[in-house]
Amino acid sequence: MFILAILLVSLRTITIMIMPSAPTLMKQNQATTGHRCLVIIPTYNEKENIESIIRYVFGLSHPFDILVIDDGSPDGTAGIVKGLQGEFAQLHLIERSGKLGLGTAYITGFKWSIEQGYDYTFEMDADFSHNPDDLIRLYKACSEDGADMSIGSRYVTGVNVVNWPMGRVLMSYYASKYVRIVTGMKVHDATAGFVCYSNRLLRSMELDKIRFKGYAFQIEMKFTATKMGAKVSEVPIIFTNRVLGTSKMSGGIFSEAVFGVIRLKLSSLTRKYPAIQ
Ligand SMILES: Nc1nc2c(ncn2[C@@H]2O[C@H](COP(=O)(O)OP(=O)(O)O)[C@@H](O)[C@H]2O)c(=O)[nH]1
Ligand SMILES: [Mg+2]
Repeated sequence: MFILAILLVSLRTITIMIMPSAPTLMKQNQATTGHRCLVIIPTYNEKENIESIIRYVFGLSHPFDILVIDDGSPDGTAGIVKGLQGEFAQLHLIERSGKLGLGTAYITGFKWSIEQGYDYTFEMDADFSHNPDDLIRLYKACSEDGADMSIGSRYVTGVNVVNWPMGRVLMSYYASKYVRIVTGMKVHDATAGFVCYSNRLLRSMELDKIRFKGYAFQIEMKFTATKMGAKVSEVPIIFTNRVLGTSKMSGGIFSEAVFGVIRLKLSSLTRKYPAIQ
């Protein structure tokens, strides 16, 4: 009970401390120029969120392109995206035939981004848990501060999660600690799904060897990058529980992560990782 109370208090205070002010964000936005950036948004039944998140991203001061990867959402998410393509030339859509998992959706998106010659590729959820304004901060961590991979991290400075049930906060927080212990990785938020990659890193990764689907996919990407000697930086963000639609998190995805981490560590003992070219 006592530990829970401390966690709750630190959650509130830290959240207030690190929130960047609007003028700071504007300054950051104006300072960024140049590269071709692609934001990949995987979707499964996101009809309540997809249009607003697309409009929000295209309203940012840096010109991000968007690739939605929809897994045949029965709720018609892909149809909404198609309807917006007339308005936004930089909006792209890949439709897959069924719910094939987050990991393979992103791998499909990474390959597409490499083929199209982008400089930076981002992972972002459709449900506004990730504040699209933070795309700029992730981008700057790579383009200006020289990271190969920047992670929007909930756990650099305590716990910056808003409105998640306490059980889920604790599970996610301790899962990240577990991953650090088993893998030896320094990353605080190993399951984070808000990420910027330099395409230089993605091009050097053996993407066909990435095999996990859910949270384990996120861990595997960070672990592989670290093993390749990538410069990984964590940018503190505030993660807010979705307001609209429902979570696709499942028990299967969770157990994949628990056992997957051990498998990852064991296979890394014999695997030779490619260098970043
Ligand atoms: N393409 C695709 N997207 C998915 C799949 N599972 C989840 N997503 C999307 O991945 C993002 C994160 O999923 P979400 O349910 O919010 O997970 P949570 O935040 O961990 O509860 C959302 O944009 C989902 O629509 C999938 O199997 N395929
Ligand atoms: Mg979510």
